Amino acid sequence: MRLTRNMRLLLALSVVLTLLGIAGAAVGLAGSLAEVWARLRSGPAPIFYGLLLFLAAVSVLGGWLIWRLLMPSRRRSGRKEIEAPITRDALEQRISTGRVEGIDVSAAERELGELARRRDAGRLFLCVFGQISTGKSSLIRSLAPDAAVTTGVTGGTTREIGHYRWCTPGGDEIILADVPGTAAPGSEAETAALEEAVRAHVVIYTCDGDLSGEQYQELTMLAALDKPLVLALNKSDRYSAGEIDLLRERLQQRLDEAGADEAAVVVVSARSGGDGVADLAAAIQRLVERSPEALDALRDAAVFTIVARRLDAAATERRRERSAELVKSYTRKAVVGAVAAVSPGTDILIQGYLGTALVKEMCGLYDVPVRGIDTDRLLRLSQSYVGRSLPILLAVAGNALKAFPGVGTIAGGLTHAVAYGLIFDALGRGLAEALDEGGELRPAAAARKFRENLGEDLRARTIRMAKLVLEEKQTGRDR
Ligand SMILES: Nc1nc2c(ncn2[C@@H]2O[C@H](COP(=O)(O)OP(=O)(O)O)[C@@H](O)[C@H]2O)c(=O)[nH]1
Ligand SMILES: [Mg+2]
Repeated sequence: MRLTRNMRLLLALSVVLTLLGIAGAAVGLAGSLAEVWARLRSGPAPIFYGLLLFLAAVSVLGGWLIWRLLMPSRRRSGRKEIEAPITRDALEQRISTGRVEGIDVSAAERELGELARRRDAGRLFLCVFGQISTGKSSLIRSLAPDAAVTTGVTGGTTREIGHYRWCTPGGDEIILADVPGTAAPGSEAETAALEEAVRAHVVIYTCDGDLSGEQYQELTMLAALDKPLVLALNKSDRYSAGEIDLLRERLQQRLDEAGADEAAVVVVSARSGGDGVADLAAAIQRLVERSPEALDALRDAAVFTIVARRLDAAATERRRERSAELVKSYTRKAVVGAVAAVSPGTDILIQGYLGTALVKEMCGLYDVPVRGIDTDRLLRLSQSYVGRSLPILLAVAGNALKAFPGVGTIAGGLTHAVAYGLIFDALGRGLAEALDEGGELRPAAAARKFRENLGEDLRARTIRMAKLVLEEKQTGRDR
């Protein structure tokens, strides 16, 4: 808006007047404040100090209120971070409800079964962990020479987990677990080895020099299990005394960095007459001298954590399956509706009953509260995109159908049925992805996923949808 010169002058004048007014008011206020202050000071002391106290209390209260107003969400999320420890009862409860919901709870059950078996046997378990060829099997053989352990020149001779009985110098019977050597992070071997470490009371991490990045990561994961840990530097026969001192210092430092500052470094050689093996045995002895209950509690907590993680993974898997089934059933419904329609129009049914029902069911599956306005917004956003892309969609569908054997001349209705199917398929999958990621229904995010899915792999999806449409047409005719 353009202002005339006169208007500007008027505006400037009013600004000056306002400023003058404010300045005058400030001077007046200061004057009366000073007067009040002087009168209070010369008045009785209890009134003066009482007023000061009252003002202080009012400002504290005001500050607290403002802080509460500005900080509520952070405080709430902060409290959420403190998780209650996982208990066996809670896990068993989850297993029985999970079973009813069709979740595959077998892995969790197996793990709890193994825990019970080990508890009943009343034995202490020690897991020798480390990368391939660091000398895990050789170390076990030096500790327990009578036990049959396979060792090899080529790495990775220990494919399965082997258990060997060993008596500590103090007379405690321990089961030594020889696990597959780890090489690749996230590999099957590493996972199996880590799980065995989780099931053990004590862990020995074996290395034969300074730690690589991968080894450091493994050490960090083991430290996070929060159980007694020893870092064994094996193959000490390959180093001079000076090198060993340096390595020992360095490894101790890495242990601290990995969050295992209570763990000790023990230098050994499994080969040349077993140098340092007695030190290793003594270090283990010190660790197992804690009360069996304390050792069990640490082990149980770690096992419960992996059982809970397995249940989470199984629940996620089941939800994915169910969401795929849901998408399939809605896609079919959309196709059926389109095939049955006498004269299909270009309007898309997405905002109608089917779309709403799909959103509602999908949100129910993901345990996400669904509000009518969010549903409407998602369907409106999706619909407006469909409106723009429908001609392309119909063209692609028409072309794919032409190439489809047995269709011949295609009625317009079939092409529309394919388009409806594609739309519901993309909407359902996009919605599931968005709910999976966001944990709440965010219409814009879900609509974006819908667009991505609708455009992706269009030809191949069209052909699949065409088969579905023809099937429906066939069953419709048979009926
Ligand atoms: N020089 C030397 N070689 C060792 C020592 N311990 C094991 N080795 C060799 O390292 C290779 C791998 O040992 P192995 O126990 O099979 O390792 P694992 O894969 O960790 O079980 C074998 O050739 C062993 O002879 C040691 O203390 N010193
Ligand atoms: Mg081995």
